[in-house]
Amino acid sequence: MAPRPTRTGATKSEFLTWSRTQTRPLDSVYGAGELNILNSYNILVAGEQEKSTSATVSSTGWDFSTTTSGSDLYFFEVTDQHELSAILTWNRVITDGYSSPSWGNPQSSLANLDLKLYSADGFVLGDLVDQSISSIDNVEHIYSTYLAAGRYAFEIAGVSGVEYSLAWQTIPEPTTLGLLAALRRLKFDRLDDQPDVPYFGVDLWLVERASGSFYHDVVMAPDSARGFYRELALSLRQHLKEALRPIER
Ligand SMILES: [Ca+2]
Ligand SMILES: [Ca+2]
Repeated sequence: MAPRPTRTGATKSEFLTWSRTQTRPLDSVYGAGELNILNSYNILVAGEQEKSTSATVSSTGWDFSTTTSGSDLYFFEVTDQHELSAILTWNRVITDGYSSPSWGNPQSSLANLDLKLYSADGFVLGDLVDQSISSIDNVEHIYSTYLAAGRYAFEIAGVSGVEYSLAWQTIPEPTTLGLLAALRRLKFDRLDDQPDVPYFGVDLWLVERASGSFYHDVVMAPDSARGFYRELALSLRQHLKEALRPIER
């Protein structure tokens, strides 16, 4: 049975402390994150796409294949800033420890595959951007909330002859898009300071947007905000929660 990397579409934004490292592909508490069926559906319908050193794959898709002794490469492009999630999975192999016709003493072995992400120029690999190189798991995971526009390639490294599944997804950077949509809806660039700001005994926010030479800021008290200001506070908490930290006194 093909290993199924459906977790590629899992989202992490619900878990502020979600983390991975190059040698620990999944979060030790939250795993790959929260399963997002729509993301998984989008990956599935993007279709199976074969590795190639002369053709690109689309920026979302999957493949079931077998590692070779040569290059197992998937070149793709993103046109602007994207979130990226890619998962490589393969099976532990169980074999019969007795000679036929009896069966028993099962032997287990696990190949060590790695997943690497490179920048690319044409079909030539450039710099290593990120990698997932656990030595003990049968999963490797690369996840980034910020992948700049450009050309990239996944490389599957390790031993040859191993059946694997790779799934990958790039989605327009959701934090930026969601926050920008909210700021536009609230007409933030023409919004005055919150009129009834209590200047004593509450937390104040100075919210500033700058773009080129344009610059606008708004002073607000999120806990007593109403109307537009309440929506602004909710949008910032939703889309920019990584930036909000209590100040230690
Ligand atoms: Ca295939
Ligand atoms: Ca590995």
